[in-house]
Amino acid sequence: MPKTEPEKGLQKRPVDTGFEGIALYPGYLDAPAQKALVAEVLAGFETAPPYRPHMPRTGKPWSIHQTNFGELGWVSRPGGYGYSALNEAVNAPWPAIPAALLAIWDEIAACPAPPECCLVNLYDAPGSRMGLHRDEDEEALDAPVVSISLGDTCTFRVGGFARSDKSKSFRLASGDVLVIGGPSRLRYHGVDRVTPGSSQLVPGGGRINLTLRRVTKPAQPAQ
Ligand code: MD3
Ligand code: FE
Repeated sequence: MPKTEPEKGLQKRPVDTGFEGIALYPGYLDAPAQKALVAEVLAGFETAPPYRPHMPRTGKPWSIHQTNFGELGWVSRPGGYGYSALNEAVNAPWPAIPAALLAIWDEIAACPAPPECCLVNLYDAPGSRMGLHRDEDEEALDAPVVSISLGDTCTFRVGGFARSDKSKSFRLASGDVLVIGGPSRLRYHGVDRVTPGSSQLVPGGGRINLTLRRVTKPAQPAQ
């Protein structure tokens, strides 16, 4: 047999999730690629330090930390959720999206326009989670969301189009990549829990999730 198979565990083909438009690539990134990506993310934290967001209406703090890379950052402000070109905490633009992430988008998003936002979610405390919600603040809802998981494994939940619809849970491990698009783009989803100590990748432990998003509708080419 020719020795041309991919490295064991490395998976560039998606597995079926049972949801049309949701493709899971287990182990899409090998260990060296994961390490390099964590180093780039931590470097980005120097100019855009992770902060704890608060719920717009109640002011309740989230259990995770967040920051962004890219032209536009997703923010939770007293006035509501939205996108901002300015990181108000430091009064500066967000750092650029690392090239390795743009390459992943080009490989699997099937979207010619580049992502404008990389939201960074840091599950860095024992009970960190994310409640069921929909990603609906983007104007470009025809573009997919690409999610990259690094560090500790989490239990992730995908539901339907109403909060009370039945849902299904999956494990997302370090190096796994999800592409969510098409008819599933507006499904409810959330992170039930993170398993502490399941990975040694992130210094100090925890899980980092990176979501690449197209926010604005790309300009129409001249007809
Ligand atoms: C399924 N983040 O930042 S990413 C978020 O792991 C968010 O931190 C989670 O949900 C995390 O908004 C999950 C994967 C994801 C993103 C969007 C989806 C899954 C999705 C939209 C519809 C269905
Ligand atoms: Fe989400």
